[in-house]
Amino acid sequence: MMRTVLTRYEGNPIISPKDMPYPCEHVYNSGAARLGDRYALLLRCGRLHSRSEFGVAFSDDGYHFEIHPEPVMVQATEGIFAKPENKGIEDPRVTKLGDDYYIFYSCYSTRGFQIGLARTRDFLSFERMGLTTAVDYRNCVLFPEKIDGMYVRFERPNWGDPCIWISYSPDLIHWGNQQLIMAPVSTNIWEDGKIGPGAPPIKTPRGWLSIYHAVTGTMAGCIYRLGVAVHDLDDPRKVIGRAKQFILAPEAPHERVGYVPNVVFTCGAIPEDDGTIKIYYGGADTCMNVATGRIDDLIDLAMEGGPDESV
Ligand code: BMA
Repeated sequence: MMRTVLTRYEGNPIISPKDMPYPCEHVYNSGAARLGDRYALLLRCGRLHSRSEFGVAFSDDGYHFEIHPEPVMVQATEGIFAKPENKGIEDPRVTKLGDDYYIFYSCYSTRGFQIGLARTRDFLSFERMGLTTAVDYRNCVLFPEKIDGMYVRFERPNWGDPCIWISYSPDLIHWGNQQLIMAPVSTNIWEDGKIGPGAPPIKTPRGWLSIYHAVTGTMAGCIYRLGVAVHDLDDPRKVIGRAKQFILAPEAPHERVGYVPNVVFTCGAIPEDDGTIKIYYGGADTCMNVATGRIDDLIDLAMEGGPDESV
């Protein structure tokens, strides 16, 4: 039986193009972080040339956001990032490590997608650190701590089987020992097409909580939904629980109708001290939304699905 583990915020969408202080066609797939007592959303803003840039919005409660008047990170025009970003920058994923916030984002170019790494402390100025993949990679999420002395990430190549892989790095720039760890499940139709990492993994006493996205094709185009899995704390290659059902599907009008219809897509979630989680997600590639749930409910659902056997 389908179980509901997430509740949509009744004020969704929390940010729409009409709320933006500069002209935007869409604002969606934003990274999320706690910045002291505040919340920060690193916004993917589609400007009127339809290329994406990043804006930022801050909030005291995680629901009502004040949008900074100018974009904070735009496509590079010089240096090694210029050509890889000639069609914009997309889908930022934020992870705090020490005092720094690291951002894996898609550098989009006429040659495909590479994953760039940038760093910030205040979400107003950003330092680009390196290009961390060749083409063609789409989603990378960084773990918030090292494991066995190495940085760890989930990644999804944009070629071959659209699966979730893991890789390791001594310095955040050079990544290796790539291994495939999770694949689509053909009998779960909601995730039979593609899967990819969504929000950066969240550490819990029961394992690494991973909210990922999953795609299936229909006669009327693709549907993007969210799924949940739990990875072993010491060895996140082991998927110790994977829910058989999705946790969020396009349902609200602004999730079903927009720039790309029938999409819910996350780049960031924030765990709270009271055991709840806020999952920020784009709706129909047009607006930003938030849903909440209990971390234990998400983990229970994943554990009931049993260890993953897709690989
Ligand atoms: C994916 C990415 C996301 C987007 C989704 C649905 O491939 O491009 O940014 O939300 O497609 O269009």
